[in-house]
Amino acid sequence: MASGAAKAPSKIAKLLSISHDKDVDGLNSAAIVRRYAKSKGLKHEVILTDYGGFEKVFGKVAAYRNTLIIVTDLGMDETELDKVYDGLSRAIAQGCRVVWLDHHQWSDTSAKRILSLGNKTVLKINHEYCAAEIAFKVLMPRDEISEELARIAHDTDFNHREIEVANALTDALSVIRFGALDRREDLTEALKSLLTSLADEGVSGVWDEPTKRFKDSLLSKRIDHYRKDRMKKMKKALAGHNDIEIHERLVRILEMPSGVTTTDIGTFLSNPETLRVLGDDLRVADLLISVSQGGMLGFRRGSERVLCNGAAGLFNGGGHPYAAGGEYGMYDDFQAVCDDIALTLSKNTDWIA
Ligand SMILES: [Mn+2]
Repeated sequence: MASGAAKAPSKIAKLLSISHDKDVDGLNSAAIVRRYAKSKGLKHEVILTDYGGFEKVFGKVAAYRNTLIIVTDLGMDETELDKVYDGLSRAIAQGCRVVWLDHHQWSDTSAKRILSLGNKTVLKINHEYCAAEIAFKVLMPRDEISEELARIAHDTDFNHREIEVANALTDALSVIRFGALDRREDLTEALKSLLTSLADEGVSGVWDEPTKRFKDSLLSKRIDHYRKDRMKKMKKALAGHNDIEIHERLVRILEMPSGVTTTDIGTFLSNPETLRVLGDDLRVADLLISVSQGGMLGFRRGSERVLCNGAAGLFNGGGHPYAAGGEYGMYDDFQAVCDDIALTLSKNTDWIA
């Protein structure tokens, strides 16, 4: 990876950071970008967003002048490409520069279009790292706090779950996000104080290692409550599961409870210990499919005998072999959804490893 790719030209005085609001990788990427802005003496602004929010965000971007725009942990879907391109090209015509750092799957069309923006636009996509690691390597390679933020993001993004504070940050993010969504508050505002503390002081700014608690005791309590509630909901969802044997693979489909992430339920269901404790005598399924109320599908796996991206591809989606997302559409009858999914999976072997 080239270093120093994002050196700010002299007339650039401001940095706009756009990152993913949904996970620790997006948050920590934004924290690293904030550290970078500080190190360059650039005024810093941040917008945290999710897929579906691009039109609004890049519409705003069109008004920026002489700003270094750094986008992290967001893939570029072709359906939103025109709006993103329009916003960024107007910004560039007003003296802005664009640096886009990501690790998702990009189509050639999307990548070429973003690179064609001009004014030395930088686009770095590397699937081997999480976005925070790319931000660390490209922007702040000698910064210890950025290195730590990247390491924590990697632990959550690759679902290793080996670092306690990484799990805690994931849950903190969920608590803050779900709370803000419920109250229809702006997510960037809701996440700003966590982001600022992480950027200014690193993990030790928010987390007390000896007690394994957040320094913000209210946040800690909200997380305790959230974890208990989540366990209850996941047990209930498991009770309503549907198991189907397809191409000699055990496929388990269940309805996603609200306020629980696909990763949470995937981790919960791929742990044999959890299933044993519940006493249901269930074995871990090869393929886990969660169906959200809006008809979105989450794919996770309990063995390497299946490819989540292959399965998601059959439902207008994609992702990685170990985790992917797709779309079913609105539904009323869960059993009918299960039958439908089973039929599609049985007609195709793209998801068999
Ligand atoms: Mn990511």
